[in-house]
Amino acid sequence: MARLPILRFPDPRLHTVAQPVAQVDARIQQLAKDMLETMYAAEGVGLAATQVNVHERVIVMDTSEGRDEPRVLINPELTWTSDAMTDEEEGCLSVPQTYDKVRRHARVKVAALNERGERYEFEAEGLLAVCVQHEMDHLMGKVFVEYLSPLKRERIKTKMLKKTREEQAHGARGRL
Ligand code: K2U
Ligand code: ZN
Repeated sequence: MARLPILRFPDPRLHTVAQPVAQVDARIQQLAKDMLETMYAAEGVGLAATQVNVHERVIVMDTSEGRDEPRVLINPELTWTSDAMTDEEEGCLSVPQTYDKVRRHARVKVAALNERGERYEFEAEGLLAVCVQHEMDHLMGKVFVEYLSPLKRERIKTKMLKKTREEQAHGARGRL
């Protein structure tokens, strides 16, 4: 198992469109395990492969209270979306300490392959519905700040670049 580095907005690699997984093999199974370890360590409820600079259609999630119900979605598809919409506050592991409301479908149906390559489907509402739509946006190269106003997005970009520069400077000082 390994924790993977998470790309930080506005890293351009976050805007890469992920490719379908050709074969659910040992490499993909290890990636899913490493993504789950990375997600739990970062206290997230979801993580897309794009965020760890792997541009294949893999998502992991765990929205359970006990943080003990991991889900692996390979080549996920939304097979149905409700007309009803919700506006929920979202965050993102690639945009730390940043939260804002995003309009999403209130309920969705999802089809995907699991870590054994078996196809399964589920219906989601609430946090799980928001999370799966947020993660599928990542696989399309879209970050949630793109739903916000240009002014908000620019302020967030400036904040993230400053935070990254400070962390790099701190890291450099630590190695002197
Ligand atoms: O993709 C990610 O960056 C992980 C997000 C997924 C997410 C975003 C919005 C709403 C639900 C899930 C992180 O889990 S952000 C941290 C978080 C944790 C609990 C609830 C909401 C957000
Ligand atoms: Zn995110």
